[in-house]
Amino acid sequence: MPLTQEGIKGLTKKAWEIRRAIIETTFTCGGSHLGGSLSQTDVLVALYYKYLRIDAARPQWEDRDRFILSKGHGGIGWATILGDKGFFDKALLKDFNKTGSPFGMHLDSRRVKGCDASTGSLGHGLAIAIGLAVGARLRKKDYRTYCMMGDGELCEGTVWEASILAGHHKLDNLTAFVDRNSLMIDGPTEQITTLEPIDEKFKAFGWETLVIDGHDFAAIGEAIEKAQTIKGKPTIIICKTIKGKGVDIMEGQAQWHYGGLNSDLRDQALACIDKHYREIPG
Ligand SMILES: Cc1ncc(C[n+]2csc(CCOP(=O)(O)OP(=O)(O)O)c2C)c(N)n1
Repeated sequence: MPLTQEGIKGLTKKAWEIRRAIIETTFTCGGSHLGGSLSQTDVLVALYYKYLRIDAARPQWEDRDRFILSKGHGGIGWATILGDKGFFDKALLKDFNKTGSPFGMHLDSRRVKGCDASTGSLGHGLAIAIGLAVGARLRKKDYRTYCMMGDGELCEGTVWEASILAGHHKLDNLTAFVDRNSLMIDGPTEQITTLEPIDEKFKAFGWETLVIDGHDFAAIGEAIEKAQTIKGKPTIIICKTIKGKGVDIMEGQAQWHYGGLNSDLRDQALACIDKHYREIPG
């Protein structure tokens, strides 16, 4: 069912909360991959609060939709959402990435409920997602598999091997996303290794491709729903995003790929987020 104005309002409010929580946890744990955690947030919020068929009380439910965060360094943002959904007590996040905590910077599927695959070494999530999608087909299950990759991650050759396989198997139960924030760890993607035209490359490997504004809930919802109707091929949704989205002192700056926050910076970042959301009409 398409997102209503009310639905979009609800997701916007949730994204506000999640972005604030990412900042708070980054302050307590000493540092995190802030830029990419903030850029991926709106797509993850749309998936977890509207589209994924999941049940936090049954994390291993066989018929659940699968989600793989292939850009595993965004784990702080993903854990924030999993905790908020009730997969675990979110108070545990106060020890995020500390010794003895179940949470490392990259989530571990053996220790974090709701995490279907341990990621962090870039370039492997899509292949895992393909395995899950093939598994659904073989076992005649109707769950969908979703996978989120970074754009810098597309430099990994394994992404392209996997994408050929997904096209070959016509995996229409698979939806992948690229968090196209145009920055990788050390600068603009196109200066480091040319990636464009990303959509034409996936198209050539047998994918349906959609290019959207990855911060526009209406567009995100429309694309996810369209992908559910595409037959005979997997879909990739290239989400144009802004690294550090919501914190204007970090937006579009490669140096905020990873960073720590002292209390002044935390307060500044929270104030930026509040200002950003208060300025959204409605
Ligand atoms: C195989 C591998 N090589 C290097 C790294 C180190 N690394 C962590 S994040 C990152 C940059 C990824 O860029 P991108 O996918 O664009 O992430 P985003 O901007 O969305 O955070 C790199 C190189 C890694 N995690 N895995």
